[in-house]
Amino acid sequence: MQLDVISIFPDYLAPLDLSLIGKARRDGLIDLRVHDLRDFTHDRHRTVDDTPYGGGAGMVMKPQPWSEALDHVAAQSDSRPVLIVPGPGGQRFDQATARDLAAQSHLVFACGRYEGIDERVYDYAARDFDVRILSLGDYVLNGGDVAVLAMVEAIARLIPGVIGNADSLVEESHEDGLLEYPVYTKPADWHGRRVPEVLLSGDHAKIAAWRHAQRLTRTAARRPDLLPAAAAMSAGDLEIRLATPADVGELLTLTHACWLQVGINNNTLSNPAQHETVSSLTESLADWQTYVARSPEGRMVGSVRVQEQGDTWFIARLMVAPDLSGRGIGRRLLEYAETSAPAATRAVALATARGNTRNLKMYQRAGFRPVSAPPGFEEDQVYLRKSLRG
Ligand code: JD8
Repeated sequence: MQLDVISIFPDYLAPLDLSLIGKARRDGLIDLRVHDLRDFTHDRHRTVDDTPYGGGAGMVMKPQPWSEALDHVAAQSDSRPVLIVPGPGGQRFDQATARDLAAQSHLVFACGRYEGIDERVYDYAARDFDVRILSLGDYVLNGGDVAVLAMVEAIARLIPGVIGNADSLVEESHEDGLLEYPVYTKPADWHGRRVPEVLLSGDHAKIAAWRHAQRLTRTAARRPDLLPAAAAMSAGDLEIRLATPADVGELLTLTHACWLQVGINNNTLSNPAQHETVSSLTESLADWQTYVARSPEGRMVGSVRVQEQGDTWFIARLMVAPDLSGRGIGRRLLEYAETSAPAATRAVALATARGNTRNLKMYQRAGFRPVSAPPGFEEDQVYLRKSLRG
């Protein structure tokens, strides 16, 4: 990813030479360039500001230096960059914004100062840039530089390879609407304070459930505003159990509902899931360990099935009721499918449609990596594997 930052205080961005972002720059994962706006002035005083038309306190940033700086950056781009101009009146920058911007190829950040930038610059920039005015939060800063520092870090750390262990991205606050769970490290006893026993138990399923409950409790206590989306149908309250023939009717309905979208996305009616019947699904319960997830109200909201294939635990038919996507249910079912693997399993694997970027991202975030598919997999499928033995 290419990033350009334009500021009258380039040293404000010096912290981006440090830590993981600094390393990612040295490793070529991100190409970050900082430009001094004054380099785009032509007078002896390198003037970038002037008095506001209509009077009033403070100074306004002149349009000419900005237009020259933006032209310079646009000229070095092989795509239509996104121009981010931080401002207290902008749309709120949050984790979803960071994820969206992390998928872009070229980002440009314009750090304003004084009372702001001459308004005509925004219209001028719209010729070559997708202009986005974003705010870090409802408080007033003296300029955009601090906001850019925070935004660049939040975005760059989502670029694959910047954060060494992608797993750690999964259960972070704001990633799925819930705050993170409490963390502990050695010693188990410290100042008469002991680490919660469940974390010392080695029981992964129990630890995952405890951590999820902690996330719900903390979110309810500290950020109830985040709860509606998450709690209304939180993955934590789901009851996941093995499917029985009595579940097949609902499972067929859910399967057809979920694979309708897959059929539309991939313009295909040849996916076996689209042709399941009550009898074929009932028979499949013998070959596949099939799990169904029900809400506290008893509604079947998701399912996944697993099968031992050699030393690999193969996960398939991961599905979430279309109206309940984006609440972490898919990730919870994936987690459940992974932790249900027999002890001797060397790896878990799954396949998904090449065009399903949303699922691909979720699997990548969960530590799965695309590998060459064993025989029998369609061309339009990506085969992903995750080693369980380090
Ligand atoms: C850019 C100039 C200062 C703002 C007069 C104080 C973001 N969450 C945020 N709060 N403040 C900013 C921000 C402030 C900026 C600039 C961003 C450029 N200022 C101005 C208007 C009132 N002074 C921000 N993101």
